[in-house]
Amino acid sequence: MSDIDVSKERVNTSRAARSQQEMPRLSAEEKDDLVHRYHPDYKKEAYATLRFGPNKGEQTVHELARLLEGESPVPADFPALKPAHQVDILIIGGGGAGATAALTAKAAGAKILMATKLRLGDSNTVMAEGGMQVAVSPEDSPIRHFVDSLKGGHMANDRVLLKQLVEEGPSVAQWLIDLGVMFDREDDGNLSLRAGGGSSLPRLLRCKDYTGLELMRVLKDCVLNEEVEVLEFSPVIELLTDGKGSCTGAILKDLDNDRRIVVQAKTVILATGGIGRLHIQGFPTSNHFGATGDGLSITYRAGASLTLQDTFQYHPTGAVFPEAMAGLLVTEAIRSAGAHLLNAKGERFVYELETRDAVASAVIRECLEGRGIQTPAGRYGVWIDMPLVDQINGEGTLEKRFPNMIRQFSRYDIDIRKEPVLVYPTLHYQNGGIQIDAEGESTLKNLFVAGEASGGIHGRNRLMGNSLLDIIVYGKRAGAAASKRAAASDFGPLSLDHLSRFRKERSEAGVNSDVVSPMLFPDYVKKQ
Ligand code: MEZ
Repeated sequence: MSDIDVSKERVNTSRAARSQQEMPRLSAEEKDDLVHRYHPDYKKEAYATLRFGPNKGEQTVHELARLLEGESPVPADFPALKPAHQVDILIIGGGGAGATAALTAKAAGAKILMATKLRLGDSNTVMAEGGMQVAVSPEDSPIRHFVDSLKGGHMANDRVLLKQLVEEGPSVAQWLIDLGVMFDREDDGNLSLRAGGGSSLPRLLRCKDYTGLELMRVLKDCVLNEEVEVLEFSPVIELLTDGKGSCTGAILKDLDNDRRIVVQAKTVILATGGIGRLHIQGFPTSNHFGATGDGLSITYRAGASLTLQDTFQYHPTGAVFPEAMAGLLVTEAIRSAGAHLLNAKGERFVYELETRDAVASAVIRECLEGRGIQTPAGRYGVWIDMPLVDQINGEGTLEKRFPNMIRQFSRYDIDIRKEPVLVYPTLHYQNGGIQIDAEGESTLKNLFVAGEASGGIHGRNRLMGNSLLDIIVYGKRAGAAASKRAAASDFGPLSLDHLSRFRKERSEAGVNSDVVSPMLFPDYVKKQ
């Protein structure tokens, strides 16, 4: 038998004895120590100091710093800015936050245009599996949700943003249900709730293990039914300003014919999502193909501040085998349903529902200290014992609650009902992003931001399920605030003055790299 098979057998044979085993929780000090020692956010050599711009002197990872300090694809001699579209609101991004903002703005009577890099709906929203946290049970409360999220975020969360997030949870969940989202229910018809890591009570609403896909199915249908004008395959490449600190539109790139499209807008909502495809520190990612942080670089160039741009979430359980699945999520909901994590010796090494930063750090520790299992492709991982879920909850549980997970692995002849699989942290989420105020407005006037592109709500570590909530709460807030602003505004002049300032600062800071941002697609695509 190979080493992998021997180790796997240990997991299979110890299952029954382990099933009732309690795992001690980490004390606050132990957790702090673990995270500081092993979490990628604390790896000093992975970080650079930003040399100019709104966050000059602050740190972020090299991969992001390169893009923030990168050149614009728009040349200094760009021809006169003649708008092809004039709208109240330009919404950039076709995921859950953008779609929610579009529906809200449309309902408020605004004339809107949505621009998406890929197709409407191609986004991290559809990749979200495990659920959406909302305090709806009689024992629960938004205050409790607030405290859990603040603790999970290492107390670095923006309190105002977090308060709004948890307080508006129940009403946005009802809004989604009214639109047609089919959250799982118990036999008595009540919403079914599950626990997530770092939460003191079960508060995850979910649609089996494809919650985000179900949300996007409904939101996309609504956007189409409302006849929102959508320009697909038209990513943003630059913002436009009036030269005096207000955003007045954007330049898009038509991927079909490489033409530039100038849009004049009274307000802009950026919902461009995350950064997983930057593969920070070489990590694989759970993110969709277009998650290249485009919103961050164009916003930084236009002079808006970022916040917590030095912290990222590495989801503890990304698949590492088979190689074709590397980085794909094994939802936290599986651990919530009882699955154990085990090292090469078949030992549990962490309470599986600690916050994600702690669990990810523990997995990395096991692998660094020689207790990981090597895959044929040379990656390292630990076991996640999914058959235990059926043993604890009854046969058929995996099939009923995790059909997506079963299908994903079955494509490679792996039956998760019968055998454990190997996992390792995968780059999942940017905890920080563009700084926003309570209405979702950035520090650049008339530029609103919603969803993963924004920062502050989740502090230094987001809790499971707070992202699907965030995109809806802040999609709505941005949609409402941008509509109100647009109704009271005229179109502003279109200029690229901010680019001249940016280029001057860049040159004075001695930056002369040939990196062009936004990146739009992962660099391995360009090489093909
Ligand atoms: O919020 C998330 O990131 C989430 C629900 C992920 C998961 O493990 O399913």
